[in-house]
Amino acid sequence: MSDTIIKDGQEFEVVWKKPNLQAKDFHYCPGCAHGTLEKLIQEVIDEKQIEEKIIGIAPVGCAVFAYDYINCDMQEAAHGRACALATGISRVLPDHCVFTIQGDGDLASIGLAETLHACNRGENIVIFFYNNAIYGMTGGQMAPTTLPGQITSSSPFGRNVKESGMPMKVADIVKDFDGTCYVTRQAANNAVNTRKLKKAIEKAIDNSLNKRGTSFVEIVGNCPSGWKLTPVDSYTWWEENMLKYYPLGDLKTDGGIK
Ligand SMILES: Cc1ncc(C[n+]2csc(CCOP(=O)(O)OP(=O)(O)O)c2C)c(N)n1
Repeated sequence: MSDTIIKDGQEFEVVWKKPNLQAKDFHYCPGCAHGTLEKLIQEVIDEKQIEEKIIGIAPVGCAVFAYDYINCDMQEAAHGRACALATGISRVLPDHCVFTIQGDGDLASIGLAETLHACNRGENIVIFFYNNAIYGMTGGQMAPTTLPGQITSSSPFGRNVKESGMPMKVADIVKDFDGTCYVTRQAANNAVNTRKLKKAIEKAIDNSLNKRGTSFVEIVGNCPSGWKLTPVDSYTWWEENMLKYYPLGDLKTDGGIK
């Protein structure tokens, strides 16, 4: 399928793999994996033909651009409140899959309480947690997930773990809640991992459609602009630092309140 878009008076033909992927100007910075996550979510929605059965929620942070690319009903949440909003929508529309896309500043800092309680209650929602170890949208400040020694705009000498503690591994916390049925940590840094991430998205959405409780999919991501690196260097930093501290794989596959 292809679309014609007009930009600056010029016509461009854009070829799309999936019918619902939106032909829009792209907001993400070059090399950022946020867009990969959203493309995969859209592919799964299309393949399962569930656009009428799925509702997305994005709070502030770079996840907010998802509205522009994913073609299903979506609702914006205040910073940190995506899991609370998802709880309400999922309870009112129990036959729908309700998912959130949240950054680490959003989920692990201002929204930590909402996230932990939603997971503990086993709300029938899917949480996509894009962890790039900083507050990306606001200029790369330190988050609870920032790596030891990592330089950010608010920790110019590197994260001092004596002052700020060690990075918080939220997936390791929520895997111990009875309410979570599926907890996994994935990445989109290469083709193999991107395929695994898509499988995780499929599994999480199936869990929700089968009312199995909370699925928590952490995407260990990158942020070239916030990390002040070129896209290529950001991949090296991602692989050498992020993936070591946040190892990939399933943490829990068959939980949930039975
Ligand atoms: C209540 C409130 N506090 C602060 C902000 C400013 N703010 C907007 S986006 C953002 C950071 C988002 O970072 P993160 O959740 O890690 O997502 P990323 O952009 O890195 O994907 C902040 C602090 C806000 N919009 N609302």
